[in-house]
Amino acid sequence: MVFGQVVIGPPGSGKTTYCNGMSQFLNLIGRKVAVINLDPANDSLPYECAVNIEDLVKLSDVMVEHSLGPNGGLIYCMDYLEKNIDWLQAKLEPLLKDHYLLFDFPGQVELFFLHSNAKNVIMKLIKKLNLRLTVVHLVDAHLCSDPGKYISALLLSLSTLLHLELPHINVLSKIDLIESYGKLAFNLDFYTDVQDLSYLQHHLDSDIRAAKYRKLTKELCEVIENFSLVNFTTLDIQVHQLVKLIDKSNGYIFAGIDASAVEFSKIAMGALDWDYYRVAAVQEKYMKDDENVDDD
Ligand SMILES: Nc1nc2c(ncn2[C@@H]2O[C@H](COP(=O)(O)OP(=O)(O)O)[C@@H](O)[C@H]2O)c(=O)[nH]1
Ligand SMILES: [Mg+2]
Repeated sequence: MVFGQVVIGPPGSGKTTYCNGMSQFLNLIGRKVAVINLDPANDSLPYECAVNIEDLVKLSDVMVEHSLGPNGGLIYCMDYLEKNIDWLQAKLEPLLKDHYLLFDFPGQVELFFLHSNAKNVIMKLIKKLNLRLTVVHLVDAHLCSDPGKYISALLLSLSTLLHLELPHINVLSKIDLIESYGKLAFNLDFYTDVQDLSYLQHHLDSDIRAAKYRKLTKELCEVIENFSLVNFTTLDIQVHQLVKLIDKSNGYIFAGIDASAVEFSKIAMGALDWDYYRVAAVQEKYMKDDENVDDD
């Protein structure tokens, strides 16, 4: 089984930075990582990518050839990738033996709650290559500084989650900058837990412009609360907590473990405090592989 993450989120939310940081972190804890850049608008990559969509299709060429703007061009590129999924499959196959995969996707949010091309790409890969993937949806934490923007971030997270139908983790990125946009109206827990949005409505009422949309805001908050599916984790230096959450979500921690259903459910339901027994096993395997290569 091959595990990995589909990294998505609006432009500038930190996807490429995340892929770079996450691959370094996972390398340090003994996983072999391949980063796959599927964003043709990523011009300078901080990581060394194993596969680059630029080798298949270039956004600048598409824009010139078909007289498209950057948004239309990106949708064209995703359509083109879907049609040429065999190209991507062939590039990924050599990595499947021992790599953990990180997919760096474009930031056009409509690709993930409206169009079907990016979803089809992901689903085809999952089926053809037997992948276990978790969607990591990054949302810039500065959106918490404004109730209206925060509600739109919740709606975006909900509609993306419903559209993609995959294990899904919402992450407030750039959490180090959160207080630089002014003091938050509520504790950070309020924004991450998404428990009682009525407080937000009261807060909005104090703004004359927002009070105009009181009924609409109330209805939107009710939609979000009725689904009861959205919450956030934060991205700060505690990357290991996020990695554990993702490992639980895509099943990485269960693979290859010979244990009873009771043991599995204890991990599934419990806090993120299991021992990282897989690390030792994986490291041992890599060391053996390296020894074999040296011997050859
Ligand atoms: N302060 C801070 N800046 C970040 C963080 N993550 C990303 N950035 C910055 O945000 C900008 C956009 O990041 P990038 O990874 O290119 O976003 P992408 O468009 O989603 O791939 C860059 O200037 C990054 O250096 C973070 O956690 N904290
Ligand atoms: Mg990027």
